[in-house]
Amino acid sequence: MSKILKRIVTNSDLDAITSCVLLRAVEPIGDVKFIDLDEIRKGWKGEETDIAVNIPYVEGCGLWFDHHDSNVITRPFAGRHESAPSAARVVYRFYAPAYGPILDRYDELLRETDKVDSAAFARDDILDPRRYVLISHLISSQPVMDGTVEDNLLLIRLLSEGPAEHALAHPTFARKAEAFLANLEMSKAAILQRMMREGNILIMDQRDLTEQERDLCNNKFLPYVLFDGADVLVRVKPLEANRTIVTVGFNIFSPDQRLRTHIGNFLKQFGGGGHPKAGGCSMPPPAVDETVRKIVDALLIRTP
Ligand SMILES: [Mn+2]
Repeated sequence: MSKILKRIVTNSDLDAITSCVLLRAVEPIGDVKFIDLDEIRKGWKGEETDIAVNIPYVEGCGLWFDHHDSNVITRPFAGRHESAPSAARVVYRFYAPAYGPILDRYDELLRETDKVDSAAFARDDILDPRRYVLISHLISSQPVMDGTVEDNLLLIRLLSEGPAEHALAHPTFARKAEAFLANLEMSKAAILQRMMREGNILIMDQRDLTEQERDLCNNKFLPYVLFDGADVLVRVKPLEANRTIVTVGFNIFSPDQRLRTHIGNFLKQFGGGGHPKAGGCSMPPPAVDETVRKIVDALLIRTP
């Protein structure tokens, strides 16, 4: 009897890789296609043997697994979509009734993927990422463009075989980890040097930075663990000659009651928007200083 091989269609992050590990354990998987959101938006069509994971529903695919609220569809489909910390968790729940014992050996990988994909980090995960958190940083989001599709396939194999240490011991990932951690140390130094602070507000003004400094200062969570007691991070990023972006984010480690206002709604007065805890707006360069002043005044908590 010949088995018809299935193809996984997914994006490229730890959630996608872990979903592949689980699916490979329970389905006859041949190929993996790493797809760009843009390609899906342009109407890319799947086939009956395709399993789409961690991406919006793909027309024509045989199975679909996802956990993003924004991707909910009302028409019937095979597979599963539900609220979950990761798409891999959705895959697990779908197959566990029939394949529980086979999938349970990936319990740690799955729990760590939940943590990474829902950004449920501890401070040490930010300051000194190790094991699965470290691995999550070594996956390119653009593997086709970066020529790292083979690395992704290798990582799927390594994480199928053993724990994080097994993958990190492979020369390909040992090298990537070393480079990432060296860069992280440079990021810490650059952020400590360039950050401005007013009470509980951090301001990262990237207008006068070199491109290399900007990259180093772009780290999403480091500022919150490097600056004790900071609740809010305001970033000023030049976009084009006549447009500057100002983003505002609430510290993932701060207690909610330290948030003075709904950030997305507050930013509407500047033509921006966003979520309760994060948002952004853009403006011509001359308007930046006054806007940042208003943002700081609205979110500042003066400590006695
Ligand atoms: Mn995901």
